[in-house]
Amino acid sequence: MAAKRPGDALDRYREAMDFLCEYVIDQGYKMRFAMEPKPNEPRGDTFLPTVGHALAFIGTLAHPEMVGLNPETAHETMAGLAFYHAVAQALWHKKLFHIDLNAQKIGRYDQDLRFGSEDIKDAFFLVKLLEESGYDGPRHFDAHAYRVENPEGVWEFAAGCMRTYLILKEKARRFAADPEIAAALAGSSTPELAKPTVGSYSKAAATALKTNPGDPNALAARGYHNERLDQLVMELLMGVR
Ligand SMILES: [Mn+2]
Repeated sequence: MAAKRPGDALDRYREAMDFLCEYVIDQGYKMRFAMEPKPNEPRGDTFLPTVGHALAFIGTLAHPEMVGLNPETAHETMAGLAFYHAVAQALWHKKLFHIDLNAQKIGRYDQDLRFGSEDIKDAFFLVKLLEESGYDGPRHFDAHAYRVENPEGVWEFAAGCMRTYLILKEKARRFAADPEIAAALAGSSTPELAKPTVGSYSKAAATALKTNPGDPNALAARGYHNERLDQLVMELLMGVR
């Protein structure tokens, strides 16, 4: 931190990415770049540590359409962030070029554990998101078997990553087909969230909001019953529905 001015470092980073993109264009290659953010290791502090940082950086490049993301479960989780939200925002920006799937405990070193082995609910929503979003890119398992495994154990680890993904994909299908979950979803914030609330700005719309801000007591009394919905998800994952 004493030696490097962060703005200069980001300038050099951008210079490098712009140079590489121009080289690819000049060579006529059909390729794009996917950045993989990571909050620490092999240094205590790194630039572009999370998906959000990288998305903001990409927007400043000369060829932002050529640069996207390769988010990794472990890396966002190391930062204490929700990988699900990071991937969802990358998709929202149309920047999910690849994905590195594994498992991780918050606050630990980069563990790269077998997919789904630490975070079954997060892993479920991630798989559901990928399967329902139309994402057609590769699903990498950037994970490592326990160091004590022999070759057979490594193959069991690899099969476990894929098997867990496919089980969660099937659970996502059941989530969509379950009538009780559908009823809980209908009573939650889901339908409202899918629609605009205030619409585009106009002076008249702002005045209408100020004069009729809504009844907070009615909103508080309504409830969203998200506890019920979440419990149904847990029961689905625990295999009792
Ligand atoms: Mn990775």
